[in-house]
Amino acid sequence: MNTHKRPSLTAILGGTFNPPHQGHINAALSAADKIGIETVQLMPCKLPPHKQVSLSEAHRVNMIKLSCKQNSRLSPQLIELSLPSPSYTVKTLRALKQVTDDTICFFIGADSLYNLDQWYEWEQLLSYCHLIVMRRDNVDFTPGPTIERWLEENAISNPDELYTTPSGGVLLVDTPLFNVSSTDLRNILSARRHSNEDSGESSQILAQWLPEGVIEYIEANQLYKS
Ligand code: DND
Repeated sequence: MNTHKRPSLTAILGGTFNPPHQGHINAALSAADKIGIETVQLMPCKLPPHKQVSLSEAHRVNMIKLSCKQNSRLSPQLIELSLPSPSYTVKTLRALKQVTDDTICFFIGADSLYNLDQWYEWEQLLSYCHLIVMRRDNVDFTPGPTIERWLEENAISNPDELYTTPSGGVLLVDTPLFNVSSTDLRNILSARRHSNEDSGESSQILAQWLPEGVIEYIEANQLYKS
């Protein structure tokens, strides 16, 4: 009898999620499909190491919970809330490895890949996970020379390798382009409040990109006013 068990893969998309949107969700689910994973955990950071965030952790977490409620393939991963700030991913991955034997596939967008050498102890990341990189633009992945060299050593092309090695690979996945960012959406929300009128176009964009519960939450809590 073959007792060899295929390892379980856990997919995690870390983010500031200010706010979470369908670009995050659709890209992550598309990448998950391509590597044979059903569910994706959305992991809001407590305090991001790389940017100022105007919105409280509590609001960002509530929006993540609402996004997950509306899609059975998503669940919240709240470990960073219990870890010290700022939320360095390498430290989070170490903490996760204390509580799971699963192989971790950490999802990032291509823009995060391009800045990866600025991350805390970035060269240790692959000791704990595989990185799954999602498309952010219409051109080929074009990182700078440091990341390019690192990719030459670590990129994998066959998703099966995610199941045969516990960590160490970087898979560039050809996900569809979802042309939206949290910054765009914050700008639209803020402009809408300033002009005090509800242009049909901005409502349409918000409805297209924000999960329904998230729009309601933003309205109810008067977020992104300034
Ligand atoms: P962001 O602030 O970029 O999150 O943070 C992403 C993750 O990187 C978080 O877990 C951070 O803690 C971690 N990080 C960042 C910097 C330094 C360090 C760690 C460190 O350890 O030193 P966003 O909410 O803006 O976006 C979440 C993810 O989704 C990003 O990887 C982004 O590239 C991606 N994304 C999209 N992917 C495809 N299509 C779209 C996307 N919009 C955002 N439209």
